[in-house]
Order: sequence, then C-alpha cells, then structure tokens
Amino acid sequence: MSLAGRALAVLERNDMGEFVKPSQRLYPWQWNWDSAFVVIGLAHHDPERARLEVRSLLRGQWDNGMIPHMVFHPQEVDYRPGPELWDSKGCEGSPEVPTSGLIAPPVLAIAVRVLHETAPDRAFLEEVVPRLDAWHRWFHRERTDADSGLMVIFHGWESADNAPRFDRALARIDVEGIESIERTDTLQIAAEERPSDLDYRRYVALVRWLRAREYRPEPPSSAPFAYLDLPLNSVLAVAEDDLALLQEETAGDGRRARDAAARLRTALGAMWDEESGAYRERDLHGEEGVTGTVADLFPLYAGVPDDTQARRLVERNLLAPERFGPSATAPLAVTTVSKSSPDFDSRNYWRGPVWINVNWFMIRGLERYGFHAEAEELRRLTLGLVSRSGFSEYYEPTTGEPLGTGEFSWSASLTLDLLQRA
Ligand code: 9WN
Repeated sequence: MSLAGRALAVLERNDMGEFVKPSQRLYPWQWNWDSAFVVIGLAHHDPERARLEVRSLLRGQWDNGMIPHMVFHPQEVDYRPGPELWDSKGCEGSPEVPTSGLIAPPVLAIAVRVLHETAPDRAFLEEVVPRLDAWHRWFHRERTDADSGLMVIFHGWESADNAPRFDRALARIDVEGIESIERTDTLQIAAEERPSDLDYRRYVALVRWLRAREYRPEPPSSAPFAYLDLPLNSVLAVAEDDLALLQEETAGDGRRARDAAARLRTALGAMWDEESGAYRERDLHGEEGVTGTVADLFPLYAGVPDDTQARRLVERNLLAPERFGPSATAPLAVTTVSKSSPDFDSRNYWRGPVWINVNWFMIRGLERYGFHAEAEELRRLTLGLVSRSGFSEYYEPTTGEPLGTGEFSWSASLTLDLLQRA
C-alpha cells in the first residue's frame, strides 16, 4: 500500500465517528491540537470529514471562548486521569460535554485555513470563524503576561508535557497530600519513555490548584507554574494571521487578528539571544534562558527572526549535527532536545525523541525563509522515517525506532500534508 494509503488507514481506524482519536488505546478522547493536525491531513482527502472534526472540537468550547485541550465525548474507556479530574461541569460557562480546563497550542485556525485553501466552503467559514475569533480573544484576555506581552501557560500539558525546560518550574510544585494516581499510560508504554510518577503527581497538584480557581487564576502570573512558552506563542502568531485571512475572505474585519499577530511577533523578537542564535524562554517564577530544547527555535515558524537571525538559527541550531540536526551517529532529526544538552534522552517522550509535528513546523519555518533545499531535505528525512518505522508517536533519533504509541493520528495526518508538498 502507498504511504498515503497507510496514513489514511490509520486515520480511519482511529475515527470514532465524530472525532479522530490520537491513537487506539493510549489516547481515546478528542485532543485539541491532535484534531487540528488531523484536519490538515484530511483537508486533502476528505474535506467534509475534516469539517466534522472541527465541529466536534468546537462542541467543547466554553462560553468565554476557550477550546480546551481535551474533550470527553461520551464513551466507555479506560483512561486515567479522565473527566473526573477536571470536573468541568461545575465551572461557569463550561459546555454540555465534559472537558479539561487547560489548553493546547492553538493550531485550529491554521488547520481551517488549509481546509479553506483545499476545499473552500463559505457557509462553513461563516459558521466557524467567529468561534475561532472568540478562541483567540480568550488568549489575549486570559493569558497575557503584562510585562512581555506573551501568553502564559499553566501546565506542561499545555505544550510539551515533560520537556526538560519545565523541570525547574515543576520541581517547585508541592505534592504534599497528592497520592500517586493509577495511570493507564504506563500499562501500555515502557515507563522510561513516559513522564515519571512524580511528574504525574505534580501535574495533578497543578490541576487541583487551577480547578479551585475554575482554571482562571488572576493574574496569570499568580499560577504556581507560569511559563512563557515559545511554541504556543509562535503558533498563536501564525494562527492570528490565518484567522485574519479567513475573516477577510468572509467579508469580515481582520484587523484585530493582524494587530495581535504583529504584537506577538514583536514580543517574541525581544526574546532573541544573539550568542546562541536562538530564542530565550522565561519561567515567570524563575529565570530567563535558552533552554537547549526545540522550543527555542519555534519563532522561525512564526516568521519572527530577520534573515540574518534566521540563518544563524538554522546553521547553529536547527540543522547543526551536534544540536538538533542530523548527525553521523544520530541521523534522524529534529531532536526535541539538543544532543549537546545534558538533559538529552533519546527515548523519553519530549526529552529528545523526534516528533512529526515538530518537523512539520520546522519545515514550514524553513520554507517561509526561502531555505527550500533544507526544507526539502527535512521533508524527505521525515517521510523516510515514517515509511520505515510507521506512524508512531515519537522516534529514537539514532535508530529511528518507533516509540510511544503506534498508529498515531497526527504522524499519519501530517504525512499526508508533507506528501502534498513534493
Ligand atoms: C496529556 C494526545 C496528547 C497530545 C500531547 C501529548 C500527550 C497527554 C499525555 O498526548 O499529552 O494531555 O498523556 O501525556 O504530549 O501533545 O496532545 O496525543
């Protein structure tokens, strides 16, 4: 079967009717950015099904505009922690369907733009664009850090769970009185490829603290974990541009979204670190610094660096063999942590392995700056990896061994998009 055929078969198997779950057993609910990535792949093959995916995710939207990172459509599944941890029903403005109270990088408007470009449908746009606008306005209202102008995240689950850049912020979280929860992930996946039990106790402690405030700590910097995350802010900048375009297509006014994108770019630009040739992140209760993780490179995707900075970022970091790029001993890229970092772990989740969505963002960033040969090389490497190792959740960078769960929807779906760019 062709690679596209295999990718579509994964999406079909994971299709629950109204939403595509991220994987068969490990992730049985609807996850926010996973669904957006699924829309990007399905846009090329089954736009009507892609529209349904957007609509079912929007069923989880709160009155205040938030689209949470998980939507618990009714079904019997064995997944912990599930809806009981979040207790969304008791929160003002929560929807009919139970949801989480956290968010994910807002890829949805980016996906709807791809869908619009492959299969325009004006009535659909008129239906969803105001909902996307409410979602983006929610960010600026609820999550803006007054000093930097960047959005704050409250939890690793809002970006890259156990990435080493969150270690210090997480270590501060008090787990007194928080029991170890019965996890379902480590029944399926080797423990050394997943976050630790202590990480999970901290994750739960944070959710309890946030739930006590209906997930709206005021101001955002008062949250025990308050972090200026570069991937989320970079994704939001692009999503605002894409929303502005969609608003203009529907005879709306794209000015708010365009201004927001410009403000985010300026705020991200201020995080440039000339010495490392990458961007700094900031823990609002800790230090500012270059983290040695792929997060430091995300502003490339959003078009933040000038051309000289972009070249430096690509040469010194993204494609540098000793850092994130392919090397003789670790030919698979992009690693999620620099190989020169003491925290690099080739098998553990967001602590080093290659992820297909990260590669997809970096390919788009390279294309944006005219690094066509480099983008093409990374595209080929990514397609080679999924052809050989299947649509896994993540991959060991020295061997390409598939890690985490198999038949992972976004790896399949983004492959479909990468195949379109030949
Ligand atoms: C917690 C579903 C999700 C992705 C996240 C990824 C992982 C969950 C977990 O799986 O998070 O939400 O169990 O760690 O980190 O990006 O959306 O695929």
